[in-house]
Amino acid sequence: MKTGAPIRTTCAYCGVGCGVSATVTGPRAVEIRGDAAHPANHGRLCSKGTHLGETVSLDGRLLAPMIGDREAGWDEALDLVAGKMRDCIAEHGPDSVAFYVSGQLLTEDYYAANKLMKGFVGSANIDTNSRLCMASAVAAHNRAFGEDVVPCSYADLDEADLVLLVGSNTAWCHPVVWQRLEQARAARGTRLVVIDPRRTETAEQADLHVPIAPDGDVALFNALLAETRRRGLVDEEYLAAHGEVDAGFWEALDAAPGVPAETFTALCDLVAAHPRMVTLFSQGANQSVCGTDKGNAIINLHLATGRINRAGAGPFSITGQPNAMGGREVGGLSNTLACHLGFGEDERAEVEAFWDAPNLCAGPGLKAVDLFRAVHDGRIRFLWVMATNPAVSMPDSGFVRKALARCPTVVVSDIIADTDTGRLAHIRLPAHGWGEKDGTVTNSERRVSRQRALFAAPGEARADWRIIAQVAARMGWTEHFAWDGPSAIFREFAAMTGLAARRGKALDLTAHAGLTDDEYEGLEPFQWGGAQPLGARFPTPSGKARLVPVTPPAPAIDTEFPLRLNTARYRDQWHTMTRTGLSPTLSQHRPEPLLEVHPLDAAELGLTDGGFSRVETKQGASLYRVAVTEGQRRGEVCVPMHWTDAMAGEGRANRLPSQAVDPVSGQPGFKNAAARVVAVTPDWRGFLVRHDVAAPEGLLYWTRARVKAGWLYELAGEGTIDIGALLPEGERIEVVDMARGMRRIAVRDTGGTLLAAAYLTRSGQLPPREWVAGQLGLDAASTAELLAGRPSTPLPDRGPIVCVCHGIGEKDIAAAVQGGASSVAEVGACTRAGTNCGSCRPAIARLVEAWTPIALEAAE
Ligand SMILES: Nc1nc2c(c(=O)[nH]1)N[C@H]1C(S)=C(S)[C@@H](COP(=O)(O)OP(=O)(O)OC[C@H]3O[C@@H](n4cnc5c(=O)[nH]c(N)nc54)[C@H](O)[C@@H]3O)O[C@H]1N2
Ligand SMILES: Nc1nc2c(c(=O)[nH]1)N[C@H]1C(S)=C(S)[C@@H](COP(=O)(O)OP(=O)(O)OC[C@H]3O[C@@H](n4cnc5c(=O)[nH]c(N)nc54)[C@H](O)[C@@H]3O)O[C@H]1N2
Ligand code: SF4
Ligand SMILES: [Mo]
Repeated sequence: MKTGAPIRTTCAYCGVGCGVSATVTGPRAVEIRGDAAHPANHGRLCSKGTHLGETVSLDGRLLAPMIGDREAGWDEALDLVAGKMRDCIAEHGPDSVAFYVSGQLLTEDYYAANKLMKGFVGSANIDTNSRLCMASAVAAHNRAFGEDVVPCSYADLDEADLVLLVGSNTAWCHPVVWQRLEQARAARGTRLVVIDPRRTETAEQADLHVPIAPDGDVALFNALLAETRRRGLVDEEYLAAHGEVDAGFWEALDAAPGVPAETFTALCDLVAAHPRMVTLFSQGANQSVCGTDKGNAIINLHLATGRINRAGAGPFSITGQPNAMGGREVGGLSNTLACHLGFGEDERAEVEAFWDAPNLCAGPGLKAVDLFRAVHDGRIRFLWVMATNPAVSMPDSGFVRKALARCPTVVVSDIIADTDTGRLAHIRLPAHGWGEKDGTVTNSERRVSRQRALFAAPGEARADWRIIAQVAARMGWTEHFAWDGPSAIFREFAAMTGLAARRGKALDLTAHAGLTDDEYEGLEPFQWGGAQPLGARFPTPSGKARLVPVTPPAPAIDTEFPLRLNTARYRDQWHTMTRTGLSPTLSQHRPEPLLEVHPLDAAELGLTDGGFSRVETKQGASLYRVAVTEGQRRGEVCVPMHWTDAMAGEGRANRLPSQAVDPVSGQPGFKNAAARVVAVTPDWRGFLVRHDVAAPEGLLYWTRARVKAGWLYELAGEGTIDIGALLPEGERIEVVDMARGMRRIAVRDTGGTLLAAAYLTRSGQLPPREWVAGQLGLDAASTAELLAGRPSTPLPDRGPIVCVCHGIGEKDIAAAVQGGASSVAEVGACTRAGTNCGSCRPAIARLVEAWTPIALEAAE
């Protein structure tokens, strides 16, 4: 184990790709700081990056290969995987085998998986969770530019006068980019527009929020382009030199903008006044059955106005996962061959020669949704899932689970033992996780950075690329996969990008093909393509970019399921929670999955804030705590994507969306499903804290969240209050208040240490969870205090935690505002809230704004 000197690495989470300076302080202990020298973040980190140290414990890790429920040696497991794959190919052909991989693999892992499938197995049935994430942006880039190139850098955000955020909750999902924007706004008054149906914390901070109807983006951008043209702002010179415009393109534009006239005019005025404009788009654009058209509608506006390929201007598709971009470079999507190359005869021949590939695939493979359909109907009989949790993250995940359950061989490479997908695997392989992995990732602005190992690999865990290479060797391709480390793979990949570069594409890493191992070890972050990767000549046959005519989708109407269901992310959770769910600090922000609903819809549906609701679609149903909010438009509801069967009873969002995909990109429309909502009234509700994980059964509702010394369970049930099975062995003390239907139970060991405590009620108030959870593992509280659920000297009630770094709650901030603090900085000065990572600053700003008038009244 390395200790002492800080190691420079890259954050495990989002596509911002922040540099981290990590100092190992003990076995599986690390101190995290932002890397001041990293150009993506200049030292900043958000809440998730800051608290990476809480997720590197061996809690829940998969530490040995598993065949069924039995631990196996690597040789046995690898022989089995290779044998099953070989038999499957021999009996049913190469297309009966598939890999489903992830933007959370390193470029080296990704390259190895792609090479094995497309060059050696002989199928292109390798697709990735980027299909759920970036596929529409990729398709839009290809249609417009002839190559999947993001023509922007973060520096453009510093230099823009106007930034449009489309379907991006940047303050929560790309917080360090958000902080960079905040800084630019403070320094030069950059104007900000947020186009999102929800009034997110990002939208609250904008100069203009456009609360668009779901999937209203194509109509809005077409109308915006038409109006821009009417105002004479089309750059005819740029278009003549660099754009291809179909006959009839302009005439087809005129759609109604779909937003109130004054909002539309305000938007047009801002766009007209600020040629230095960046449009940053994310999942509100991509995750749609018209996601590719949304991307092109945005790009059309930039091409037509010449707002591209210059400082401070361009369409900027921001990536989600740490290596979403790297996956696209190596060719991890089933419809690219490798390195931005397609399946043309010449391209295939060049790739075949480069890899010395015995079985180069003939054409594109299946895209994720179709791939799982093929698993379901038996066309695919061997599936290897790496670094993704499709039983949770795929749409209509009930169907995906059935497909996995039927598949003769499911292999899962993961770092966590109990994932929803792992529960359906025949063979589980333990991979290196963040802090053990060693290789490269590429961020949203095409910047390649090193992830470096901090710890020795635990148990039997191995690097993903090594597992792939060892399976390939067992299938007879030893010399083609004989890399001795990630640097060898990186060199091979960098050399291979020469195939793209020779075709005039922007992807070109050949300058790095000759790195020595030492140079690779010390590799500084570098950006391929430079700040403006698309030059005067676009990588299309004509050298010009194409303005793609796009038309708005038909309105979606469903009388049986009249609401529109949106799904989104929480600030402090990452996807299926296998890592962030381990952090007590991060778990404070939103410990439960909420159904957000407009007050008038709530009244109509009989929903109460803090009560429960069931969301139903044609595909399935899930259960949520209700949060009534003006931030939601009428007729629309929103739930988080994060909760799994491991973390909740029925809070899994992807029971709900359909398998409908964008016809061009194959990306699912996660954010606009037909749904209905019914109120659910349990007979009792309450919470339980206990030191270890339990498996609740027969309850109406449960979720769990990490607290310092264990887990906090929220519970609700029908009939008699009975959670006996959830309480551990020990000395039990209990009170029952029949009148109020209240039951309180504490379980201690013989030394008096609290092992568990539960507070359940039919109608009464529940004690503060924070104090009770804080007693776990301690013997400090008296019996009376435990049964009351509160200390004898009352603690201040902080309200919901806003600043997780310092544990500052809404009520602390309210008190500061009452006391005269009138800005985020002043609240920070008197409470410390928002003064560490800064992720909560938008939330504090909202509270200051909401409460300041009250403070003024009080002062009068
Ligand atoms: N905290 C956190 N950060 C993350 C992640 C995480 O899990 N947690 N995941 C990372 C990954 S992989 C990704 S892809 C990114 C995603 O980052 P974002 O795309 O910012 O995240 P989402 O919350 O999925 O969706 C963004 C917004 O799209 C809006 N939206 C829905 N429908 C429409 C529409 O029709 N039009 C428009 N204009 N907007 C719409 C939603 O209301 C939502 O506020 O985040 C990355 N960062
Ligand atoms: N409803 C709805 N669904 C969505 C979305 C949405 O907005 N709404 N967003 C979609 C998007 S954009 C995305 S990106 C996906 C994300 O969905 P997933 O990729 O399914 O989510 P993760 O939880 O990140 O899954 C990563 C898995 O890999 C494991 N892992 C972590 N590191 C490693 C490693 O180094 N090696 C290996 N082998 N395993 C590792 C983790 O433990 C975890 O089980 O979800 C999609 N699904
Ligand atoms: S913004 Fe946060 S999650 Fe994303 S890379 Fe930076 S520190 Fe990590
Ligand atoms: Mo994503």
